[in-house]
Amino acid sequence: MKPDLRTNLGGIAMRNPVMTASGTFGYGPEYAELVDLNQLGALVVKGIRREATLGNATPRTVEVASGLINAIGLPGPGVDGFVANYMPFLRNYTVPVIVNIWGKTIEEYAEVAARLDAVPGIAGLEVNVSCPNIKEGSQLFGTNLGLFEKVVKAIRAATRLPMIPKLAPNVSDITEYARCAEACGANAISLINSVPALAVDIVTRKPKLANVTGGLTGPAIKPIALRLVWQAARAVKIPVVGMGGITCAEDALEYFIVGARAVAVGTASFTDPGTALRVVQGLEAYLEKHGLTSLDQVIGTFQA
Ligand code: RRO
Repeated sequence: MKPDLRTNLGGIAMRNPVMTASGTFGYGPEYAELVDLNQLGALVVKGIRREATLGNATPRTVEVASGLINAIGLPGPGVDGFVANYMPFLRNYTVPVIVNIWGKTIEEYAEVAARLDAVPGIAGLEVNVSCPNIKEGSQLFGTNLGLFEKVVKAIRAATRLPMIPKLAPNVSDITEYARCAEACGANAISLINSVPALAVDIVTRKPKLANVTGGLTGPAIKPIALRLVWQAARAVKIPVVGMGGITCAEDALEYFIVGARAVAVGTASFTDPGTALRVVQGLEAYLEKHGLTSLDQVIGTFQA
């Protein structure tokens, strides 16, 4: 018998626990000819704010050892553009659609959440308080506990949709943010966003990114993310979505062992759009090989 990978992420029923990470999978159509979207656990779209936004100047990405540094700056169609141009497409699929949202003020976050609450076909909201590449807001909310609490509470009051704050890695105690999210009514948390980073061109002696700094993702950050996911998962009862450098089922299993109830594939989708589905197949094969019927027999079994 095939192992059962179905899971429920804070009210979002998923056929498996492998999602796409926001910002690495467009809004869905970009990958639809390459991947059967309905085989994903959930599809998390690139961040949406109230207005359409152009993002940062180029270059926006640079490859580094075992990773990628990006400073995309959250380009996007805004709420109206997203709802008009992408939701009709996404409603053709059964995959749960999780919309990543952001804003420059608490009021904007709450307004975006309220407007999306009324849109059919959205399974949940991931709250981006951790983008390292926006000067006003965003990361500020994820690295200041008082602001974090206010924004999560404001969104909770604005929507009945499952809410998943996405935590920043660059805080001194991740458990404070995890507990605060839970206390303020979050249905799950996801972590980590990219790690603030810098790359230098030794010929020009200038930064390699137009934005100067960016966020590091890819295999380079997996050990950082695993430590944070482990600590966060021990601190709360709500489910934790683990991400950072997942390229295969073995990587994902590390996250499950330290307590994640779901995982997201990010940067690896750029080199192989089929990575998330390969992870699903690899998880099934692992469970079968070890005579297990469910990932519940793996989740949180870390022997520290
Ligand atoms: O768009 C970006 O520059 C970006 C975002 Br919103 C984010 O959350 N994390 C990231 O690495 N880049």
